[in-house]
Amino acid sequence: MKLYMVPLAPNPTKVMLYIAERAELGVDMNIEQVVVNTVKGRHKEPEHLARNPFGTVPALEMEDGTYLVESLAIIGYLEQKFPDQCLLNGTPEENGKALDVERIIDLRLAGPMGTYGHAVNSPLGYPKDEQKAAQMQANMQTPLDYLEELLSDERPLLLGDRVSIADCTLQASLQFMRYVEVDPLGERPLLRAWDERYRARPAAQNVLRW
Ligand SMILES: N[C@@H](CCC(=O)N[C@@H](CS)C(=O)NCC(=O)O)C(=O)O
Repeated sequence: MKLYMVPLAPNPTKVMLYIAERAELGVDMNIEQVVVNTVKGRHKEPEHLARNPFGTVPALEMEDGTYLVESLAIIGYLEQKFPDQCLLNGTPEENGKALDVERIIDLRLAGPMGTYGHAVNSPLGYPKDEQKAAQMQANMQTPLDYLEELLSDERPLLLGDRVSIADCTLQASLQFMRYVEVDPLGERPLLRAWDERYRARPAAQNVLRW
């Protein structure tokens, strides 16, 4: 299988962190990672549009030659394809909670963070937009407070002792924030401590570049 990705972008990074976490658990998925240079606009060229008509990364080419183009669907597929040591291995309630937190991060935080990053210092060269940046910063506060509260019982990772897809999704967005030189965490010591802890993990060390 092949994962079409680019190192800095949050959605590919989420999948790359997930694959690296599974590798740390002893699961070798044998997925080749192929860079699509988004800075050069390669994701909008016919070669990539043939893989993913929406012109985004990641895209996973499966063994039958067809593609998955949504990061969470890719992870869900890999959980089923390689069921040993999978991350969603708790009770239905634990798995439900893990997906709930992942969705909250992706839909309520990662979106505003991405827009914010592009509004202040876009790696893709988008124009600066102070008004949009201020609006996105405001939108980030409730989900950040939610995560700070989640960590208040001293759990080391977002869902407890074991790494979850939510950890991968959050760190993928925070790497993008570091790249655009924005610190979105504010006065949230528990999230800051989580960030340090997560970045020290071998999987994170293997994947993160910023
Ligand atoms: N919902 C998709 C979003 C994919 C996405 O928007 N990827 C970004 C990179 S993080 C991208 O390719 N952006 C380029 C563009 O939209 O032109 C997913 O979860 O994979």
